[in-house]
Formats: sequence, C-alpha cells, structure tokens
Amino acid sequence: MHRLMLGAVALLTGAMLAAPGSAYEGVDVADGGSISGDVKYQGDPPAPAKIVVTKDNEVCGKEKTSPDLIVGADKGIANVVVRISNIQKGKKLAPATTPPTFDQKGCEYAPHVLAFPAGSTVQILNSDGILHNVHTTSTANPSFNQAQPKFKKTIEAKIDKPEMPIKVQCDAHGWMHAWWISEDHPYYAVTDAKGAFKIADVPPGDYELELWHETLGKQTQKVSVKAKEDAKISVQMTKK
Ligand SMILES: [Cu+2]
Repeated sequence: MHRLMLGAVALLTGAMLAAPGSAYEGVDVADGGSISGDVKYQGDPPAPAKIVVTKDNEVCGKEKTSPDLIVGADKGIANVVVRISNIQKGKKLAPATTPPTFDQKGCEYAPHVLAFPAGSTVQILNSDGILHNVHTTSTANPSFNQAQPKFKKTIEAKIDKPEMPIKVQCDAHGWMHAWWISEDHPYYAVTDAKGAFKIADVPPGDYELELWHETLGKQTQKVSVKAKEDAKISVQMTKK
C-alpha cells in the first residue's frame, strides 16, 4: 500500500478511537467521593415465580425459584446493575486481581449477574458434575457457546469489548440464565441481597447513574459527588 494511504488509514483509525463516548481516560483520583445506597421495590413485590424441574432431578432438585426478580424482606432488590453512564475520566480500569468466576451449581448460574472489566477472562466452573452449556447472546463480542461435560472442570471465556447486558443461557436446562456485564470504566456495582451498592473513588462532579434490572428495565438518576464525601442514593424500581 502507498505510504500516504497508510498514513490516512492510521489517521482515520485514530479518529474512530477518539469518538465521543468511547474513550475513557484513566487518571489518578486523589480526592474521590463515593456513591452508595440501595434499590428497593416500590409497592408490593410479586411472589417469586417457581420453575418445575423436569430433568436431572438428582442434581437440580424438583423445583427452582426463578432468579429473574429477587426482592428481600425489606424490599431491597438484588442483582440490579448500578453504573455511572456518562463518566469520561477516573481511576484506571485495572484488570481484576482475581479473574471473574462463574459457576454452575445446583443447575443455577452463580452469580446471577456478573460484572467485570472488559478484557477479562471469565473462569467458568461446573460444580454439578453433569453436562451444562454456556451460551451467550452477544452483539459487540463474539457469541460464546460451549458445552461443559462433567470431566471439564474449568473453561474460559475472554470478553474483550464493553457490552451490557450479555445474556447467558444453558441449552440443556431451559430455566438456567444469567447476565454478564462487561464494562469500559470501573464505576459500576451490582446490588446485594439487601439491594445495597457502593461505587468508590469517583472524581467530584455531576453524573448520571443508570440502573438496570432484567425484568424491571432501566432507569436513570442524577447524582452529585463531592470530594471525599459519600453521596447517598435511594432508588425505587417497580414492574411497569
Ligand atoms: Cu445446565
């Protein structure tokens, strides 16, 4: 290829990488604040859905509680992804010190929502000793589809690009599903069993928080973070 053309291609590639919204810049954050709080169900939550198990009962049991909406005793909602949706600059997106782990146990995926930095290699375990399968529906990343027979204790899935949510399903057990969240910045959390979350080391500023739940959908909330202070957020979500 002509030298001039190569130069033009390099320029074009550089311009594409610098497109707005795609470039997150890692910097030192000395005076960061935090965002913490909880996500609660507004109104009376529906009774958890039950799933009748018709296969591999000796390992999977006879009945499962659907993981698609888990509301605790105080109405805290588990498995809500809470993330800053408009941050351009902040602490570096460091690779996880221990790789994200995703298990298949009692014919359920654990955790149900797994968030990790893009570029991570997910360690997929099979604690059950029966055949499972991990099948993702992806758009930004290649779809991953691999059976995991009992003799194969760990398989790996490298997720290079940011993408959320990535649905994960087991083709052998129709009720088994989960979500992977691949992030291009480190400001995200997944609510615990009480609906609580915390996001730390946020540079002072005004942000938009995005909350996503698989059956309750998406909503946003503005938040102001001050240096070395905790911004408390309480959000309610409900079925639409
Ligand atoms: Cu399975």
